[in-house]
Amino acid sequence: TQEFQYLDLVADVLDRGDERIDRTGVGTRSLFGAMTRFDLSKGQVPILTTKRVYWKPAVKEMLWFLTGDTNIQSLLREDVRIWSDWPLATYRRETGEQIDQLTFEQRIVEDDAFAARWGDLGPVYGKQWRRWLGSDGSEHDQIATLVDTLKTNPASRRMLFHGWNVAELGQMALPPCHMVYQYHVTSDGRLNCLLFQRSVDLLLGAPFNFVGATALQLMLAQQAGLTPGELVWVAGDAHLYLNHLDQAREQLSREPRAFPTMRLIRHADSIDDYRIGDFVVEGYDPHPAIKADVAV
Ligand code: UFP
Repeated sequence: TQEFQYLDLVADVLDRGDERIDRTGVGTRSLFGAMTRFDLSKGQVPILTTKRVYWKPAVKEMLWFLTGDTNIQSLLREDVRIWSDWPLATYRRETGEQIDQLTFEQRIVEDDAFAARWGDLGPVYGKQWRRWLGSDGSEHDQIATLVDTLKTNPASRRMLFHGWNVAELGQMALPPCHMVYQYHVTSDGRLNCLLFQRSVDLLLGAPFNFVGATALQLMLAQQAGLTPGELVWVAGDAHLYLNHLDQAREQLSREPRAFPTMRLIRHADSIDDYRIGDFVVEGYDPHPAIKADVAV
């Protein structure tokens, strides 16, 4: 199964990753430069089976990026809590109040003024993808441009969008990890994606990022009248946090199963028109979930 590409990478990082202290203070073992290639053309998608991956939050996150929103309020309303740690840390630091995560999230959901003040992540993914600010004050919708080019000039070698807006990095809660998405259309109408991810938490980040990229590839293919091809994932700093090593070993001890399929059950009118219910995953039979703490 294609899952071995991921498992082999994890094993390699465990085995010969360079160990050092990282930005979070937790410490990592890391290797620089990694690649996996997932063939989506037969319907199977990289939702890992050696542990349960919660694919719906990952798809919801991708849909949230596509809306251009950067406030966690709408994510929390969809019950996606993966981005709460960063605003919560800011809130605790700036107010000195030791609020617990649930209370914080509840206030974000219920109190619009509170959400506006504390729930925004700065100009992260969605902002850059949909409203990259040009020097003349105009906004660039990289996604709309991409969809248009896929339809009108699929042989283009310029079909990509980028999150690394240098001038705005300082205002972001987290600079983009999954940074550049480039697309490629074959002569027989298959849509390939190459995602460059500068930094990846192999245990918690990668499984999620595979799903997000897959969902996006399915949506883009549908919009452009293409079929999904290959998802090529390239990572810069591929690391395991030192408090994830046992979990990584546990996962490696498990036998991978066949990848499930993911498909869209509705033809959406535009790239802005997808909802979580449009995605169906079938044949997913994973090993149990593995708990681990995210490094903030
Ligand atoms: N990270 C991911 N995937 C993501 C995301 C973050 O793996 O989609 F947003 C991880 C990578 C790294 C940390 O461990 O979050 C970001 O830290 P840094 O900016 O120092 O690379």
